[in-house]
Amino acid sequence: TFLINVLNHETFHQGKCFTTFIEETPELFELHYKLDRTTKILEFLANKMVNVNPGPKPFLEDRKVPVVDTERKLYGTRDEFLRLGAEEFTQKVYRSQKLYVTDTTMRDGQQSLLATRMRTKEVAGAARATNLYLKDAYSIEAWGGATYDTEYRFLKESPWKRLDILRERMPNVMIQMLLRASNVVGYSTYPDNVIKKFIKVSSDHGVDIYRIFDSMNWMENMKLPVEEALKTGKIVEGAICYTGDILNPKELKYTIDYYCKKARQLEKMGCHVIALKDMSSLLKPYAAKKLIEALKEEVRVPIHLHTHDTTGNGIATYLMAAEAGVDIVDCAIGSMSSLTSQPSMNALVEALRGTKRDTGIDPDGLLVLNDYYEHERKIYKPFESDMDSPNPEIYKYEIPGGQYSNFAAQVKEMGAGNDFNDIKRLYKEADEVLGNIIKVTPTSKVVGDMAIFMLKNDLTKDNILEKGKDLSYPDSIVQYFKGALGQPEGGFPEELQKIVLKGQEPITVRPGILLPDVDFDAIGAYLRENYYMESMEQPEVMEQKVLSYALYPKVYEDYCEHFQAYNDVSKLESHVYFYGLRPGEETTIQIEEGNDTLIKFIGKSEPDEKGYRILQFEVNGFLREVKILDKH
Ligand code: 3PY
Ligand code: ZN
Repeated sequence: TFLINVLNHETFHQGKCFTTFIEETPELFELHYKLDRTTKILEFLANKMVNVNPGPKPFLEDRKVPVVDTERKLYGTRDEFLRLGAEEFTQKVYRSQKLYVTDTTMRDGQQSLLATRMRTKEVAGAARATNLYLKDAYSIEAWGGATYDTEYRFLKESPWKRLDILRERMPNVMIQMLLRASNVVGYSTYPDNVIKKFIKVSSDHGVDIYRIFDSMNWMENMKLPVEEALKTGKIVEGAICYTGDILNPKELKYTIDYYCKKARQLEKMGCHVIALKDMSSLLKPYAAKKLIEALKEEVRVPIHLHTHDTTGNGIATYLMAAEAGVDIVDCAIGSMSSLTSQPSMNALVEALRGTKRDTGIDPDGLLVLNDYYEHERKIYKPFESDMDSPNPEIYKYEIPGGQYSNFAAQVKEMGAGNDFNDIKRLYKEADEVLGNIIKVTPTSKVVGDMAIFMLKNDLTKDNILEKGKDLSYPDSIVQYFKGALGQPEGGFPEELQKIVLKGQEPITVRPGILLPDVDFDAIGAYLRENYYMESMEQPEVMEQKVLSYALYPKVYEDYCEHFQAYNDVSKLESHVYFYGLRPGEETTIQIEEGNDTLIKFIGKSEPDEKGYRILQFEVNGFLREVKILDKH
């Protein structure tokens, strides 16, 4: 088509085609650029349909985005926050009778249920309706946690772009993010200047609430991120991870006093809200009542409760917590709730309707969101775990929901002779030998890695000191014992620490102190040289790219390479992105801003003698062919 445009060009017809022709005719260059981008998208689709997902595509429809009147003036919780400021706003929540709710669907809901695979298309589709129907909710948890990494790694899209889109479409509700303290949105400790820059830039792009947790509830690791988040003027939630069972008389470490002490320390640090983070669904209803009552006595800021419904006790836990005066709870929209996700918001809103803790949320609005997500969830079926009823083993093994399904897959991969029941039992033993620690990202991975290591090496909690003496341990376990993640409550088990470290000295200071600052200018220069894009000329885009590289160098470079090869695949509808097109199926994509391109898949040839197939598409009615190696 490029050539045809040249041939049809007036200058060419006049016989004046000389070497400077293209330079003097920039519109052809533009056309070439556009064609090039279309080719890249077609090549992405061809590869997806031949090499990634060659099977028959399930029948899936385009999104049915709820229609919302965007002209309508709204006054939501964010407007109230912008009027009052963080301190006064959260104190208003503290004094309020109604139970505030947070919608986690866009972050923890999809992270726990769909392996964090939900694309920006889907969350953006829900955004305007969320802004309207949840305008009186406390917040929308929509960013951070595992979403940052997975957007680049698996979805090949930018989390920063997602944040900008959500901010634009949800002006009246607060966007909340989950920050893993000094692990930011990653799995290890980052230098202080990375933490500071990340908080500043994410705040500039619209995060209103920071929920900050440390995987060992180690206050030393919390200070810097809490201070930095406070500087932004946004709302800061200091989170305490819950583990064990306060009702168990044998529980000596994670007691009510333990949680109260942590809450006091976080309040003193200046946190506007204390979050109680029950990531493994261990907080039983009557334990919740007792603990919330104690925390309400202890601090004068709102308590925000987070649980998962993995055990099936989620709503009961929230109702008991509501009775005890909890201020805010985390829920997911009905069709994205329960099991490893949060309890259903639709269920909770109805349960409290007409009571003194009424949430004030319109149940009909929730139904609109419920229908939207129900429809979209179908696309993500392959990413769901096979847990289809509440899990009765959680209390026994304390394995967080997300990790549970990963384990099942890992054990399967390890082949015959390995039993899932062994690994569950060993998870418990691994936790014991590591010192009975909190299991949340990234410490849950340390315990998981230890369990697998014990299985492979035939170790138990009784023989590890003897039989495991001369073994070399996986890096995550070495790093843990070195103190690279921080200090666990009650210290490290010293004998095993010596065995694992083999003469290396552990640290006891905050690990971030020992890390040199990252050189952002050097990263910027490197990215410019290797992955130049026009958008790098905008300083606010450049700082995002530099941060992404600083956090995840390999994942981010892979993303850049994917972008160079296939262009912006986030523009494809999700069912097309994941499964390609059926013969005869059409899809519309905005390769150019404001300009629809219609792509229709015609069919594919059999592989030639070298294994290449030809795929035929129609692009805006013109035939295009893509040749691709069938790797099967
Ligand atoms: C995360 O860190 O992503 C979590 O959701 C921890 O519970
Ligand atoms: Zn969670």
